[in-house]
Amino acid sequence: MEMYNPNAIEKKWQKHWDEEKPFKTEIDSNKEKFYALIEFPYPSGQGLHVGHPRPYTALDIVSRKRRLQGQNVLYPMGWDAFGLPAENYAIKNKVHPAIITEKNIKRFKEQLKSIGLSFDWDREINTTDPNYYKWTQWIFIKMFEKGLAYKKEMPINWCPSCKVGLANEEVVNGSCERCGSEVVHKVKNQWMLKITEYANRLIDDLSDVDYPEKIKSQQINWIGRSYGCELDFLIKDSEDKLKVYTTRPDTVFGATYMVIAVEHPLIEKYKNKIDNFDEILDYKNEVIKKSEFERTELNKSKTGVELKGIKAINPATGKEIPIFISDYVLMTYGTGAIMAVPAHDTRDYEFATKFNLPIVEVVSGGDISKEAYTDTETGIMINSGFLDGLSVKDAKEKIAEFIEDKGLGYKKTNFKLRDWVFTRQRYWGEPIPLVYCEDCGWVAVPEEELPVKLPEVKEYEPTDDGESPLAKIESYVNTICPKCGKPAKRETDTMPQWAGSSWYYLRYLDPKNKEALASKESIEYYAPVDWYNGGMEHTTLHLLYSRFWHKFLYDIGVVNTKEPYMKRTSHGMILGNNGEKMSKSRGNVINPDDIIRDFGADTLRTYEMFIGDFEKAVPWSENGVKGCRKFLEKVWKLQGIVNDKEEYTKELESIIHKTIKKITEDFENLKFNTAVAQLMTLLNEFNAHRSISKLDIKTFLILLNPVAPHITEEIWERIGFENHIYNTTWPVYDEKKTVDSTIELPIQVNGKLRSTLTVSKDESQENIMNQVKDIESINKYLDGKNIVKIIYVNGKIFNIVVK
Ligand code: ANZ
Ligand code: ZN
Repeated sequence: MEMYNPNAIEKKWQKHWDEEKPFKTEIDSNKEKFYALIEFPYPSGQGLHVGHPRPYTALDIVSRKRRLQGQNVLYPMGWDAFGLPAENYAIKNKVHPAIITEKNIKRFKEQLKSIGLSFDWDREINTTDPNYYKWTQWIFIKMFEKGLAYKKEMPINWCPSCKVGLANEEVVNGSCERCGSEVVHKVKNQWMLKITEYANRLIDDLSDVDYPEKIKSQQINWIGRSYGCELDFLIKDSEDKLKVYTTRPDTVFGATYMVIAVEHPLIEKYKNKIDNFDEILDYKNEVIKKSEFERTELNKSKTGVELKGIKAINPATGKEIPIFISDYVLMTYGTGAIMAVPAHDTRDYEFATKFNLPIVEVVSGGDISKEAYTDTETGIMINSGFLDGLSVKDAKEKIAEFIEDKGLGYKKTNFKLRDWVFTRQRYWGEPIPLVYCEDCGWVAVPEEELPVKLPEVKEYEPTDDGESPLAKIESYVNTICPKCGKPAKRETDTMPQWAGSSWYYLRYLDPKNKEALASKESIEYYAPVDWYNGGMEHTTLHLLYSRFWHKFLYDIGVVNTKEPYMKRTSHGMILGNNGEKMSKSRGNVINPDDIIRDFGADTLRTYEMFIGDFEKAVPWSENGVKGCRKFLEKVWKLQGIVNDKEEYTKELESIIHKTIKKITEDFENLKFNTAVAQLMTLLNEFNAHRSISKLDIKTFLILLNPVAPHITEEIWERIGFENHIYNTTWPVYDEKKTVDSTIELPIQVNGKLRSTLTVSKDESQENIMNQVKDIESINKYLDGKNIVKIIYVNGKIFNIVVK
């Protein structure tokens, strides 16, 4: 037998799959479909990382198995190719980002092919392809037409180094997610998408999908729905009201002061009445420099300034209370003003302590001399007039009634979720397909004129005032109004990288369609995605954005399911061998190309599945890789012990059935590591047996095939089995046979263990006794004695009582 030579074998089968296209899928209404999706990568200049193949291999395994089980599997791949790295490279080297993107894609694709993933490459998509982004623009226009896209002057997070506006989500700890520079605020006219209009549905429809609880709660927390009240406080000696949002209207008797955001319009309005206006302005100017994150950081000491000269009236107590400005109240949430209840809110407590403001306990149960009492389950209302004696829950209802009856306010649901800032002042993104006409306002580019293609530019830098480089291209900017035909100007901002990935799973269904983003027929057959795996880092934003777009497409009749992804799973990261995150700077990056060259793709795949719990982060280990290579070498050598029998070897039958069962289940439950371990056990059993039948190895090869597709196809062919594994069927197990048929029966004499005997489970007492008599070590206890009784506890114990 030749030695195992993965490099030759793998190239051979990859070529075969490329030519024969066994993983190509087409609509077939006689077959049940299965749509497996993994997050398509950004084709970076660094190439593939060993973290990439982990999820790709996992769903490749599920896809390969489901195909053998008779399902029509769609497992596609593409490129999320707009984005800053290619653009930053373009700026530096003056190369068109499309050129560098194409080069990176070529490299990524070669690497992916060298892993032997069963993608249907005929469905490859690329978000930067005008035939693709035509439909990204089309969806945007539909949203614009439905009033979900609107332009708004608003403070945005501005990265001074990338010179780009960032979505809240792209600001991490007050810094730009991409370059790490400190983010400042800048006012810009931005296109916004009304994701908030879908906030309730984005929470409520989570009950229809199979996502891990952790991911569901991340989505729910991000949306941040809270039930409360809007409530008016009068400004003393005026008709003006200061409206607050509170989730604790029950505590209104304990509201001893108010706080408004530094941007609150009341400040300008009362400019002349406020005695310390200069001080107020100074404070405001300090605050607006800070990011929202810094402003709301919990454990920083509280600052603020009182608005001297005006007071508010607590509507419950009728008492005059002071009004402050402080950075901990944000203009962008609720009404930008709060009633402060220091006894029962931690931030208010700290503020009141620092500014010596009264702290009035209105819910008993805590010790407010030490800290705020925030429990809402057990406390009883006190110092609260008509609410006294009630539980918090009952008090909330009663006060809400009171507030509504007296016309002081109403119940209100609020969300933390903000509308989505949808514009970037950058080159390498989808142009926003809108035109501004002096007479008609903003007008959408007609569908026949899509896509609005990115024009050629010489410089890719945003302009210093933050406009996109497209703003400098007169031939692009100047156009005519699609409505009235007068000269008009194009929008020059582009879309964020999230746009193309918000609907890509639909384009895979029908990637070459010129008339629609996908045909009705393909959507009806393939959508929704049955199983979507991706990183934990994308479980709030990308998942939320794409669910939002999908719901919109549902509302306009493009798709017929409310949710895009029926099931979501997430893989853990692969760490460096020192347990740290892999990164160039730490010098612990493993290149998959090297592993494939030295050990083979099947070893890489097997190792990445065997490495540990799929959902947990795990360190890379060279020894682990070697162990998997050894396993595959042993698999290779099985060829030498195959006999001519066409049925399972009797003694191996039980473990084979057990293995089929375990693998079939494990592959569906993300337990790829225990599945591989079971195959290793079965291999050892095979070797211990010295000779195995053709059916034994056939089943083994099929079970291992999803994990190690090249070596298994090769052995299959060498043994001379019909066709290829990819067109065979998945083995089935017989539940009865998964139960052990033989047992190790303990044999006792007078209750003392003297030996064991391997017997069939349903062996008769008589037969066992006959065999026991032949055991020498037992014989000496029986010699010359009288057997008075035999106690056989079926399958468990065989006790001979002698005298
Ligand atoms: C009085 C009160 C008493 C409050 C109490 C809490 C506890 P969630 O649940 O996150 O929605 N708040 C309202 N608007 C705010 C803003 N723009 N900036 C900062 N804080 C704001 O939080 C709602 C609570 O956060 C509101 O209820 C309000 O304080 C505060 F014992 O009102 B509460
Ligand atoms: Zn016009």
